[in-house]
Amino acid sequence: AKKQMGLLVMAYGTPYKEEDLERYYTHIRRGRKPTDEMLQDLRDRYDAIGGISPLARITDNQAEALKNDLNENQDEIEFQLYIGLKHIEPFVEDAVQQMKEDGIEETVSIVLAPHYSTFSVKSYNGRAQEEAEKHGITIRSVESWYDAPGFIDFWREKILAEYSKIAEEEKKNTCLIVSAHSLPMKILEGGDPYPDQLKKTAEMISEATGITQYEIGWQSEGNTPDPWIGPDVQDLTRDLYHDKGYTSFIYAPVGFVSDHLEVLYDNDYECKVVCDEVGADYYRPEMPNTNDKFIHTLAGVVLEKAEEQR
Ligand code: FEC
Repeated sequence: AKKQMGLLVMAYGTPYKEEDLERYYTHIRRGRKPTDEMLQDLRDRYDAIGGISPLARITDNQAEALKNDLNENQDEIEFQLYIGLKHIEPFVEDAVQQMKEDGIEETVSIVLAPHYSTFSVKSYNGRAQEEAEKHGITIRSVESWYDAPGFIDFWREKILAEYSKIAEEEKKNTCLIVSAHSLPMKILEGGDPYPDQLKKTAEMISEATGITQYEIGWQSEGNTPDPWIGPDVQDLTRDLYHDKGYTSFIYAPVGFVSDHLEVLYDNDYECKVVCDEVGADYYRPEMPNTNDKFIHTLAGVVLEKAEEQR
């Protein structure tokens, strides 16, 4: 008989409907209610991408596709899927409790974000682990997968698809901006690997695509008084235009894996506004979503974890 194992897929979460916005935002802010103005600002951003985010549906589809890929491509383990979200139900803890009810004893977890940071992946894994300990469940957690060859190859293909739309004589004026979600500068004090992992991702993508004119940018920084890691992608665009004369920009938000607010608004609207302002052309490759190569890459990473210490 196949061995039964849990597959805990963790992701950020998004409001399911307008009424969820305030509690979702409050959860992100660790219990502090946003002001009316902040809430309105967020509502306006969701409105600009069509009211709510497609993220909930995409996360479900990614998780389902990952489970199917895993179960179809090997016959030793039968994976049972659990989705655990960071900021809305089903919360990470809800997913682990469900495993307990289903009699799952062993689980592999993966976060749908490629780079490790104390603020993101560590916090997801810590919450899962803490709940699992209460129920005697063993979880082996994937910590990062930004350097999985299939992930880099996904971006190679999608970036080159954009690059090929650019006229030959314009290519020397083209810059690739490789970005991830910014985090407060204070994470750097503890030697967080996050910025280094983004840098390596950019190097691997440059190597794979042959595009040597690239820069690292940070995006979507939060509305808090702390200093955040920069340069912000919008400022970077302006500076690159003025200092280096680039007139075409390809944005690769590689810290994310789905079409969601931070890409559909922060890149497709905000960065596009800056491009329009300086008269540059805007390009943004397709996101991974449920791309087969991408999902199969994640499956490989999960299987490797599942087979550790067995
Ligand atoms: O609904 C959607 O389509 C978008 C969902 C969404 C994703 C996402 C990814 C990351 N965040 C990360 C860190 C922070 C930090 C703060 C913060 C704030 C927000 C707000 C919204 C939001 N985030 Fe998010 N993030 C998404 C949505 N995020 C909405 C609140 C309004 C705003 O500031 O824009 C600041 C918290 C604070 O105020 O103290 C920090 C990181 C990621 C990428 C890794 C991951 O996916 O887990 C890191 C998707």
